[in-house]
Amino acid sequence: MSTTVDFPAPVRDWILHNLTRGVDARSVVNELVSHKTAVEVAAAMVDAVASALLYGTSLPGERLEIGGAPVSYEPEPLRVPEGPLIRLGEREVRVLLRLQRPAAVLFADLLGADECDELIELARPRLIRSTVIDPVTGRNIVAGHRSSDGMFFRPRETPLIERIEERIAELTGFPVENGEGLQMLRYEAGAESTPHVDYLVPGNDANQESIERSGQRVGTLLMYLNDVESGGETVFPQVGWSVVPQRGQGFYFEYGNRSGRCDPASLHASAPLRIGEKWVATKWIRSRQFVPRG
Ligand code: PD2
Ligand code: ZN
Repeated sequence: MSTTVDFPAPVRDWILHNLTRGVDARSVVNELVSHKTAVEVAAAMVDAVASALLYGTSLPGERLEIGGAPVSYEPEPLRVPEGPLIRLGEREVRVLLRLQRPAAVLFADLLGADECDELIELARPRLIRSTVIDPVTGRNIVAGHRSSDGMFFRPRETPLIERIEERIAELTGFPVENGEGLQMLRYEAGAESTPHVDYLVPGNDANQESIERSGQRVGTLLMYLNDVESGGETVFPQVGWSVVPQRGQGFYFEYGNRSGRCDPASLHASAPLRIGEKWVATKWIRSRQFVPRG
């Protein structure tokens, strides 16, 4: 049986503030209990905020249901065409692997060697040190650990980028307009990215505004632009996958479903690069047309 209780916004925001700065959920519950909140109510409040952060859904409102069904994630079937070979004009993209949770596909021959080289040469003079989103403020900050360099192309910025974006739309089933500008990343020896999800967690104004403008991020296509000698795999710690970068290959994974929930099993990272360079192009896809911040 479930009951409904008041959940004042300041209490919710205090819980959010503590969880996003890494305070253990149990300590947050204990603090609420020490201020005379019943333990089941405190636990449900903390759970509701943690669940919004974990599944990328809206924060709870001023009334909270206690004792409802636990939240889980139901993946959508991918719109990637069936079969081992996808013909896109002159290009034949091969499907090497299809996975269910997180929903994912590994493609070979997604990009030609000449296309990989052209993307790298276009990006090289425009690289700047990569930033991450600060979960508390929603602002871009330079990551504290050894990080990559990166840049963004504008959607359809050059004929090559337009051609690749159209290819991505055919493969993923999402229109070109749902794609954010292509991000280019270059890692040098020692560089990595720490575990993160690509969907926008609702704990800050910047993410909330972005979700309102363009919908949630629902999928990521990583395109590997060079062969990497050692390290630099894209790893998925919740499911034990390790994707080895190979020039021209693409790894597509989806984490957003039609009910607006996101899949925490899509947590991923780039393992430290041991030797040489790693170049990757990332296309993030929204649930509806991407509208950049004005
Ligand atoms: O470069 C990668 O393998 C990688 C890993 C995790 C890229 C991203 N995330 C990303 O661009 O979101
Ligand atoms: Zn990522």
